[in-house]
Amino acid sequence: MKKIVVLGGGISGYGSAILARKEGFDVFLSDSGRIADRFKSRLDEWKVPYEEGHHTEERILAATEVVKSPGIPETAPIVRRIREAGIPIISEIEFAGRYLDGARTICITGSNGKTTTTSLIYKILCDAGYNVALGGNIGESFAYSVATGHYDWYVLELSSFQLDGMYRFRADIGVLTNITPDHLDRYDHCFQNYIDSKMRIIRNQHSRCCFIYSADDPVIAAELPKYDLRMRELPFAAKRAVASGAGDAFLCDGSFTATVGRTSVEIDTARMRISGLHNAYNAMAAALAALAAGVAPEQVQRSIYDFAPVEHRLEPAGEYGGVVWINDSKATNVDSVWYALESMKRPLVWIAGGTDKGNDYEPLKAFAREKVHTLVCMGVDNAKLVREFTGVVPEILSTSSLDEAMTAAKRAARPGDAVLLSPACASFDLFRNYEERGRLFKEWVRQNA
Ligand code: UMA
Ligand code: ADP
Repeated sequence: MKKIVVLGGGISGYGSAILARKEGFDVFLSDSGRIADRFKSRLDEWKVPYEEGHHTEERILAATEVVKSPGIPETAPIVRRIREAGIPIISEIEFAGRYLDGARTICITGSNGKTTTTSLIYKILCDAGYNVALGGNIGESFAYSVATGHYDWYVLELSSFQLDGMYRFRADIGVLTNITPDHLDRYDHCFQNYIDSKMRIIRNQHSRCCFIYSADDPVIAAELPKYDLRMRELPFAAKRAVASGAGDAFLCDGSFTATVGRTSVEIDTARMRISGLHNAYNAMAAALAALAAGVAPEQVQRSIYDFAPVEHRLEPAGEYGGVVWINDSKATNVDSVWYALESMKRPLVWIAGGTDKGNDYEPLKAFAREKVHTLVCMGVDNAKLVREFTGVVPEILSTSSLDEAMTAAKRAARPGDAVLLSPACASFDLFRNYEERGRLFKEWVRQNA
């Protein structure tokens, strides 16, 4: 019998192990750290043997195939050993994709906008009454949904890590929002390696599949000629009109028309609850995906207008004394902050900082000069931010805790202003993760603003 070893006992791993058990394999899960109690009880329920606190090489190297959790890097000693032994390593997506039983997939990747676009597509399909599951790099794992439910459609957010271990899996509808540098520590600090990983979204696509992508993105534009594109191309753009025989979307004067085959939907972005050019891009991608999945244009329009910002993504956190507070804690890279600043109409107090990932702040300076009167740096080490924005922003305040930063922001904000938390940095110096940073921001606003 085929022996499946699942490496990692987090969200991805326990879902894969349960699916492997359901499919009748001899399965073993190994985690070098601690497995959460809620996952352990599910593994017990499904009678999956597991170990935690170490990887027993002997048991792992007895595998016919290894399903690796996306957070485990290639450089992990156990991964090296498995490679040396010539045992195939696949991702959870590859594994779960084998048991779809005719269900179709809409897969969304990109450096920014994945969660927003994925959530929007999922909402449109749910509102239209489709039997659909949400998964991948968001919510419950794909493998767990495949093991425990029966769906006609899967809407999957895919990270580059998940795409890396994918070989035969095919996205029936693939969406690529954009490509800008991120996660380079996992790609030998080589941007092209990361680009190659993102482009795996089109792997195995055939003529009945759809590929939805930003035609404005220079990195994607440079990549496309390298591939033999057999699928239906559905580009979207705001900078210049694009035309594709299969369909496209183009934003002009605040409205866009998305067309797939003979169906079209028109969207006035001023009527959307998510704002900014980036969200117009996300909505174009989502509209094309939903039309390609056969949703009626009126339904697509209704759901797009009804869609509220996802938590921590330019999320309104309240208005007090004429000052609007906005939580964009998920903006952990320069590109996402660029779009946040782009979308702001009020004078700004901007809260930024945290663990810098080697950021180049140059692209932000024009908007900062035009819109930001006070920059509040919130981090253990603010030296780089202070240096970069001196002479760009009139007032720069250095703080080293959320409370200190918020008090300074409140003092600096005048009626008519917005206070924007859009850090451009990871959160690990002062917070457990970006969610905790965003939640504490909102709590402070509710209690003190
Ligand atoms: N581990 C080992 N051996 C090692 C190293 C780690 O066993 O050598 C164990 C750890 O002890 C831990 C487990 O592996 O228990 C964690 O695996 P994981 O980091 O892959 O985490 P999961 O909980 O399985 O979640 C993963 C994704 N996490 C990452 O890619 C880091 C989740 O994306 C995803 O939702 C989930 O699988 C389901 O598919 C989260 C994420 O942060 C949201 N993604 C990154 C991002 O969005 O930037 C890519
Ligand atoms: P991801 O899942 O790819 O991280 P999210 O939808 O969670 O994307 O958004 C992450 C951050 O990027 C948020 O700050 C959000 O405002 C910003 N953002 C969302 N969509 C885009 C886009 N299309 N281009 C650039 N930034 C975006």
